[in-house]
Amino acid sequence: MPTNTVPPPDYDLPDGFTHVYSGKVRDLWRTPDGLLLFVATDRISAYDWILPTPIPDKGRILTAASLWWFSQLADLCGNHVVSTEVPDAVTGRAMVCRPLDMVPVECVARGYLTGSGLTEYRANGLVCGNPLPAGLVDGSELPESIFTPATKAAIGDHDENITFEQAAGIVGADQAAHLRDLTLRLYDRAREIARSHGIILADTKFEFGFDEAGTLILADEVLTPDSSRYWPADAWAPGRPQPSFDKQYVRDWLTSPASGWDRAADVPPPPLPDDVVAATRAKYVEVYERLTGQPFE
Ligand code: Q0Q
Repeated sequence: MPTNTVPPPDYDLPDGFTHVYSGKVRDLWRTPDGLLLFVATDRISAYDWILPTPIPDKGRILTAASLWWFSQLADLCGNHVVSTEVPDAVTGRAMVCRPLDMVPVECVARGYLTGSGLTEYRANGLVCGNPLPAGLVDGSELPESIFTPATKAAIGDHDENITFEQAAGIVGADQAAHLRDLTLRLYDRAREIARSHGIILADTKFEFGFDEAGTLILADEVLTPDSSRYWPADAWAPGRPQPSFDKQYVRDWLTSPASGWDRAADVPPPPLPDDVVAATRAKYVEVYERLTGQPFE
């Protein structure tokens, strides 16, 4: 039995809801009337592991964040959300969504160099075919936002970065250009909003789909800490890994002697201590409240 398999949903839904798919931290259901129910769980992942300890309210906070971002971006792009009237078992952490013809390309925008982009840059000076200046380091701000598409990986695998031309080979040249332009406009809008609140939106992954009219609209979650890298701007220091706004407490504890975990041993991480759980929940609340200016209730 693989030790990092996705657990089944830990809640029950009324008759007529059928489970479609579960990712590391979210579930997808078909509703009785043929729509989709997108559920955000309280699960948290780190170092490619689903941690055994949930973060209370993470699902509710990230769903509220997605809904807020969908509203901030509505003038640029429609979205798949139909309603937030959802079963009691998932109240506040689920969205009823339109089924879309999903685009089989992950639309990633980057304003900063880190992660797989940094790895590619160090190897050949490019990221997904985008030429970048010499001398950039981990956390460097890029001269302009870049489109770095990826192919969708199966659970547990990493998405594979591809070039714009490869994306065009999958979805067609015109659609690839549309996806690139829309992805960058959405990201640039979001990064400006985040930066005005002292938060760096280093990169993000959008999922798009076509509705019945053939219109390209936003799907999935949007601009959450699970689909994006958020960094506190006042701690930004290019030349080293940047602290994650939301996961740094978890990462620091897991890699400290206190956890007793050996990341290289390919064994599951231990449960998180209460103080790390509480501090992590507080960071999710903080990023939501700073971005939206609204209290999380
Ligand atoms: C769809 N997903 C993501 C996922 C695991 C969600 C299929 N509106 C839609 C959506 C959405 N959102 C999807 N398909 C058709 N129409 C989204 C990857 C994965 C749990 C939840 N998979």
